[in-house]
Parts: sequence; C-alpha cells; structure tokens
Amino acid sequence: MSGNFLVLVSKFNDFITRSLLAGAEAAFESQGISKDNYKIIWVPGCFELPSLAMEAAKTQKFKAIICLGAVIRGETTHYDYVAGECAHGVMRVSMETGVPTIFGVLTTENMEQALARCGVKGANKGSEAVHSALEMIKAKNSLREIETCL
Ligand code: INI
Repeated sequence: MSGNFLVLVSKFNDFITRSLLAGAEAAFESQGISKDNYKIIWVPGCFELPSLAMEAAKTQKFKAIICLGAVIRGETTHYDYVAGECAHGVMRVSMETGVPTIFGVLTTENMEQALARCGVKGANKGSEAVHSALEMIKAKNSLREIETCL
C-alpha cells in the first residue's frame, strides 16, 4: 500500500520513542512501503501530539497518521494529564476528520514496562501502530464498498 503517511514522534523519553519509530519504520518496510511514502515529524512531548495530528488531518493529505510516544508514570499527577489528554486528543482527530489516527503511545507505570514494549525484535507498539493504520485504511475502504451497494 503506497501513499502519504505521517508519523508524529514525541521527543520526551526519546530513548523509548526512537525504538518505537524504528519499529514503525520496520513495519512500513515489511509491508513494502518505502520511505518516500511517509514523513516523520518530532514534537516535544505526547501532550503536543494531538494538536499537530489535527492540523495535519484537516489537510486531508494523509492516508493515516501515526502518533508515537511514551508516557511513564512519575511521582506527580502529570502523567494522568499527559496520557489522558493525548489519548482523548488522538481519538478526537480520528472522529472529527475521518483520517485514521493511531495511538501508538505507551502509557506505563515504569521504564521497565516501556522497555518491554518498544523492542525492535519483540513487542513494539510502533510497529503495531503501523499495522493498525493499514488495517483501518482497509476497513474504511470496505465500508465505502458496502455503502456503494446500499
Ligand atoms: N511527555 C511525554 O511524552 N511523556 C511523559 O512521560 C511526560 N511526563 O511524564 O511528563 C511528558 N511530559 C511533557 C508533555 O508531553 C509536554 O511536552 C509538556 O507538558 C509541554 O506541554
């Protein structure tokens, strides 16, 4: 599947998010999607993912938008605000624009849990996010086909 995909990546916890991005890029490659077919933009933290995703989605120039980040619980309630707003915002982008916008964001209690989910060879939320994007594009196409038969 070719076309324009946008990958937004959070710089916060970049030790983790760089691995998520590597997983995403490997997933694109495994699906025959070359680097020409996707763009990558870094944002400061997960809190900033939805606003840029919304701006991008509104252009209707992207088949899907993949948001990658890692929110790791600290000692304050900051985690809840960042993770909650990010999840809510990403869903809002999908719902309001119709552009599949994928929540490839780890929300974990600690660094160990995050490391276990960003392995380049094992479980990798970045890789899963790309597969979710492709599935959503296919699902949308199926819906369009059904609609034309009604
Ligand atoms: N951003 C993250 O992506 N992950 C975190 O774990 C995190 N924590 O825990 O603070 C985080 N905070 C920064 C936030 O996303 C914004 O960049 C910042 O608040 C400026 O708006």
